[in-house]
Amino acid sequence: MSIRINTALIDELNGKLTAGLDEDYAALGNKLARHGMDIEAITARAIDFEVAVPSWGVGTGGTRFARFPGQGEPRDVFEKLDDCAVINDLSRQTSSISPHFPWDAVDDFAALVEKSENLGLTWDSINSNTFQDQPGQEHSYKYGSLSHTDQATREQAIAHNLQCIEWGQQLGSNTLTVWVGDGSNHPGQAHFQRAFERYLDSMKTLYAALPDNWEIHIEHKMFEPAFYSTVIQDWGSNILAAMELGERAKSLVDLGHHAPNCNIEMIVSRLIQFRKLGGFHFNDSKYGDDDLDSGSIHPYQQFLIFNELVDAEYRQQEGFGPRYLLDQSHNVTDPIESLMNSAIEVQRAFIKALLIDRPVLEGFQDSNDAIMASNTLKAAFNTDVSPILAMARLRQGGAIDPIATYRASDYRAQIAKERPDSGGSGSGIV
Ligand code: PSV
Ligand code: MN
Repeated sequence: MSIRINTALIDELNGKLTAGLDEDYAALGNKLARHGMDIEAITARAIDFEVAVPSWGVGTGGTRFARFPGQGEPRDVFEKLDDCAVINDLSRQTSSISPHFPWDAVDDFAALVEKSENLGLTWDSINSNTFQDQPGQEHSYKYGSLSHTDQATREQAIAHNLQCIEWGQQLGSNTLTVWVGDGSNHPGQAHFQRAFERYLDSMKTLYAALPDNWEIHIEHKMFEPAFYSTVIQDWGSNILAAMELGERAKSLVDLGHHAPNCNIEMIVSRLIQFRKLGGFHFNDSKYGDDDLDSGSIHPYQQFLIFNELVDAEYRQQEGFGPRYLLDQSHNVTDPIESLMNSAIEVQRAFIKALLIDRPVLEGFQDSNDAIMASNTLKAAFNTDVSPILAMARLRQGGAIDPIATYRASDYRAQIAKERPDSGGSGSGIV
């Protein structure tokens, strides 16, 4: 049974915060007006902004050492949808879900669509999974999938991806995201070129089978589970593969899949320039693929990424329109709280990037004024746009303070009564 957050509770808690918000919003509006910006136009952009929630994100994650299950974890995709609805009802910016197959496979896709429609949710990019063996599977992915040395194993991985497209069509999606864990753990174990050739051959079969309105997004990752080499290890291999395949193959940037200190915003710029930016998996990272909450470690980096995205929109760059998705693992927090926070932090980076005075920045770039160019970015980054984000939620029926409202609703304790034991979230630790 679905438990929705009571709208009367949202209204009641919003009521207590509205006067303060109105004051802060007016003050920020005045400040922005002094710089020639209309706060209402910016709030309208905040209202339109959407980032998709990963279905696997509502389960508690884990590490390769342990997983500490949370209370009332969803046991199947229908229950995951209930949690996703809570996130969207309070934050009002996550109305789409990115599913992962076969974790989210069901017998009756029509029932899944019906349930998502009833909750006001739609389906975003489909993620395939050939990084794990499933019960009863004929060929193992221990030594790879789309790039495996054995043809039958490659064919099995291709068939799974084709199945994902079919399921995705039933859900109304139009994008397949392919991340493979294929790689090697020992120098010499794999022939780099031959492995990449096999991967490309498999991907060509998938590309040829893509429905007309579909895109295929390739996700790179530097290491893990393969700890010496990975077939699509970085944006270089990624864009090469995407170029080899064709126009509807694009690259997906997961923020946690790069070397520490990597200039991700510059990668984003390059992908935009060559019309190859498919989308994002937002999360944050201190060391590796930490899958921490978005903006929790490097908020300035996230802002600089959005600087590139808003710049592309400002320049009306052809072929620009990436998908925004979260991809995180919540090990010690309530996943609903983390996902709401993260969605807000991604939206915050976008709104701050909208405040950058682009003609002024361009002038400083052209005159090589490094300090003033940097300060122009900082002026936008240092502006607290919280009142805009809160107002955007309020005007859409969401919560001014989503976490306080969620806690007051007691949703987790209530839902735990109906979901006594998750026995595992079904999602992996990669
Ligand atoms: C791999 O680390 C990844 O980022 C891919 O997007 C997977 O689909 C996801 O995590 C879940 O394991
Ligand atoms: Mn990812």
